[in-house]
Amino acid sequence: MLTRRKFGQLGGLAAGAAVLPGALWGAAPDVTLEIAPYLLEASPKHRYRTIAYNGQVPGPLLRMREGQTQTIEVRNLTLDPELVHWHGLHVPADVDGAMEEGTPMIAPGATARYTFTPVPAGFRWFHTHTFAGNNLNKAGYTGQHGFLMIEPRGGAPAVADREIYLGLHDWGGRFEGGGDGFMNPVYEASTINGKMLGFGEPVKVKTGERVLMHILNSSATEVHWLALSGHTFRVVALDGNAVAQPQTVPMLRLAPAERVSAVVDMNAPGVWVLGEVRKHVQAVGMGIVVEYAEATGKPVWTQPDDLVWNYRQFADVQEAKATDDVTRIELAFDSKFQGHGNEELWLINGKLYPKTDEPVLKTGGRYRLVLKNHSMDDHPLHLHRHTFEVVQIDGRNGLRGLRKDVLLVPAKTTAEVEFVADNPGRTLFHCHQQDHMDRGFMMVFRYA
Ligand SMILES: [Cu+2]
Repeated sequence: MLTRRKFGQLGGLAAGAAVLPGALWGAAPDVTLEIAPYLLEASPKHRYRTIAYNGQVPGPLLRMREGQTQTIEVRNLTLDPELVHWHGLHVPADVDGAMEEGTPMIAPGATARYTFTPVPAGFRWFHTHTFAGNNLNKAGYTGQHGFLMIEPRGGAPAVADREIYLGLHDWGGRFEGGGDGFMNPVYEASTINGKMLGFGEPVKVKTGERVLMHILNSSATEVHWLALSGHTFRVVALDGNAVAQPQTVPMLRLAPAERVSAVVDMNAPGVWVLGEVRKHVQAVGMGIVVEYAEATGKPVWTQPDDLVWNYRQFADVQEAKATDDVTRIELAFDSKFQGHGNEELWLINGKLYPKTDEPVLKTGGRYRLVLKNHSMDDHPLHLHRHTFEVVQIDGRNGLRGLRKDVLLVPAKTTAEVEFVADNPGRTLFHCHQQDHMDRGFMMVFRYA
C-alpha cells in the first residue's frame, strides 16, 4: 500500500503553491492551530511521544457560530506533510482536509489557512487525515484531535446546567496476531482527555445538577463502551445531531469517530467511576472519576453484566415509503487475507483504493447507500461533507430521524443510509478504522 503514501508526498509538494507568508494574508485568523511534537503523560509510568494541537491532548475546544465564516491558520511544525479534517461539517472539498478530495497538504514547516462557513450546528470534531500504515505513532494514532462545537444561529436551548467534553483515545499501539491469523492493533494505555483513570482531574459535580456530556471517540481503531456507575445517560444527540427519540440508557457505545451527547442527572451523591465497561480496557486506564461536592472515599465502580446498545431506539419508525426518487448505490465490503502475520486488504465492490469506483452524483439528488458488510469485522463507515439519515438497520426498514456521519455496520450485516447530494465536490467515503482505511477501504464520490 505505497500508493496512498506516495500520493501524500506528492500532495505535500503541490501544497507549496497554496502556502503564503503570513503577512500576505492580511487580517489575523480567528483560530490558530500549531501541529507539533508533544510528550503525553497519560500517567507517570505511561509517557508517549506523539503529535498534538497547541500542546495539549485533546486539542483546544473550538467554538464557532453556525454560518459565521472562520479562518483557521495551521502551522505544521512536524517533519511530515499534514492537514486538518473538519469532521461532520458541510464544507468545500479544498478545505475539508482530505488529500483524496484535493485539499492541499501542508508541507513540513509551512503554514496554511482554512477559510469556511461552518454548518451545520452541532458537536463536530477535527483531526488529521493522513496515512499510518505499520507506524502506530502516526495519523489517527497521534493526539491530533479536538472538539469542535458549532453553536446554532439562534443559540442553543439549555438542556442542562452545564456541559463537559470527554475524549476517548488509545495509545502505545502495536500489531498483534489473533487466533484467526489476522493482525490487529492492541494498545498499552487508554485515556479520557489524555489521562488514565486516577491520574486526571476528577469531574466535580453538585447534587441536583444536570450535566450535558459531549463524548468523542477519537481512537484510531477501537470501539468503546462507557458507563457511569450509579447513573444513567439520557442520549439527546448522536454525531452532534438531535435524535428523534431521546432515550435513557445504562451505557454508551461509541465507534471510532462517533460522538454521543447525553444528559446526566447528578442525583446519586458519592465518588464514582465513569469508565470503559469492558474490564480489560478500564484496567489500562479508560476512566475518569466523577466526584460530588463534599463526597469522600474511593471511586466506586459497579460492573454491568452485559454490553447493551442499539441505534434503532433513537429513531422514529415509519412505514417504509416508496423510494422512486432515490438512487440506490450498492457497496459491498470484504477483506482479502494476505496470509498469516500480514494485515488483510479491504475491498469495496471487489476493488482496493485508489482503484475503487467513483460514483457520480447529481446535485440535488437523493441517494441511498446500501452498505453490505460481508466481512468478519464491524466497520465504522464515514461519509465526508454530508450528513446521512439511517433508514435501515438490523433488517428493520423505515427508520427516520437518525442523522449521522459515522455508522458502525456489524460483521455480516447490511445497513442503509440516505443523503441528499447538496455539497458539490469530491466526497470521501471510508472506514474510520485507520488500519482499514490505510489498506484500501476508501472511495470517492464525484459530482456531475
Ligand atoms: Cu473497517
